Amino acid sequence: MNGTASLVNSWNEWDPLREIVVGVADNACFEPREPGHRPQLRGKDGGAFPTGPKPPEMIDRANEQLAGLVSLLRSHGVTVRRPEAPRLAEPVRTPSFEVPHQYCVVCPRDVMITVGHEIVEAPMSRRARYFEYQAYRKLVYEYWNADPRAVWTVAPKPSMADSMYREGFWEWPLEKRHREMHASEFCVTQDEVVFDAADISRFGRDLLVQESMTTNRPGIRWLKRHLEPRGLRVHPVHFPLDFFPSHIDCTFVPLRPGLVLTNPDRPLRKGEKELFLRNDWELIDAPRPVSSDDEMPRFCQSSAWLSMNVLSVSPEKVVCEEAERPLQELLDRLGFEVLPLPFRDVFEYGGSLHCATWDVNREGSARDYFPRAEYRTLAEDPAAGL
Ligand code: ABU
Repeated sequence: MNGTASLVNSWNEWDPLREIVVGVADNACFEPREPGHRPQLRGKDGGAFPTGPKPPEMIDRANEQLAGLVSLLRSHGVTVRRPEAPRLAEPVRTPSFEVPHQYCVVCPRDVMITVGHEIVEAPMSRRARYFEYQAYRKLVYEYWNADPRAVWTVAPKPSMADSMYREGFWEWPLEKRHREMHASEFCVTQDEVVFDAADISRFGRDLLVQESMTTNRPGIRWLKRHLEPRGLRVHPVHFPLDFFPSHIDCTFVPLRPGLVLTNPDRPLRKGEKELFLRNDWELIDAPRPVSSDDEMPRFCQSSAWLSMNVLSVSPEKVVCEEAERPLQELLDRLGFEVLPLPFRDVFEYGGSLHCATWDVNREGSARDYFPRAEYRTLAEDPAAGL
């Protein structure tokens, strides 16, 4: 690192990528059933969702595809770092909850986010992921020690006690579910600060934060109070037709200045598009994924819209799952160089190419891509879209 460059520097989702962390599948377990999550087998056969460690051959298959991503990124000049997976198969007990085992460390995107020169560890929303940050601490210390400008923030950990969750959420009848979803009420209550980092999308000085099953209003308020004094603008966003929203990166995916890939099944709440229209951004619907939800891998808990979970290597170059030909063709027509990569064996670990990564360094600085934004801080407007 020279005297002026920062090792921790990433302001958006598309600037030229220099350094990134890619998750590992070692020691992964099936995600346990808990108040914030009800894993279910895919397909028509049904059956109980397994518990405990994943079979080694399954882990090997995912690791092989993760290694493919590492090689591809390195071949494009990107420095890639990996976390070390701790033991995950033992029960976890805190003063407020117990869980039979942890999940995995494949998706750093859900836990870790770089906002400019700052690394933020998210509080998280699920018990089996409470301690996931620990897998990244060695790397965080290395970045923090090597870069005197780097700021490291750990958001407040919620209790994840029974009281943090809405009893009965998973059994709500459809009518109640629709009513509550439009009020953005999901499985976590509004009593504690809760957010996953993957509900945030970075656009330079502006950040979008999705209110979801994994991010509540106190979580967004915490982000506003933390980031607004640093000159950043935090915009809560909602996708009311997504009845089980979790993580924004299969819903609203910026690809370069002025262009966002949108999910045709999950339109923005009325009024929230204005920010983009007023600033001449183009919102382009992604084509339908090649698989239906039923055709997704048996243990995968994400939607088929993982198709949109692409990783930008630069504003001109995008890594895309190899089977998603319709999306690749769209990206090609939009002028991108598409790098197709097999990644389907990673899906059951919580996501695809964007989820499985945490960018620490991209070229570029804090730019304003929304000069015509009408923004009021939380201090000026305590409701501020919440
Ligand atoms: N972790 C990303 C999952 C998002 C989705 O299922 O749409």
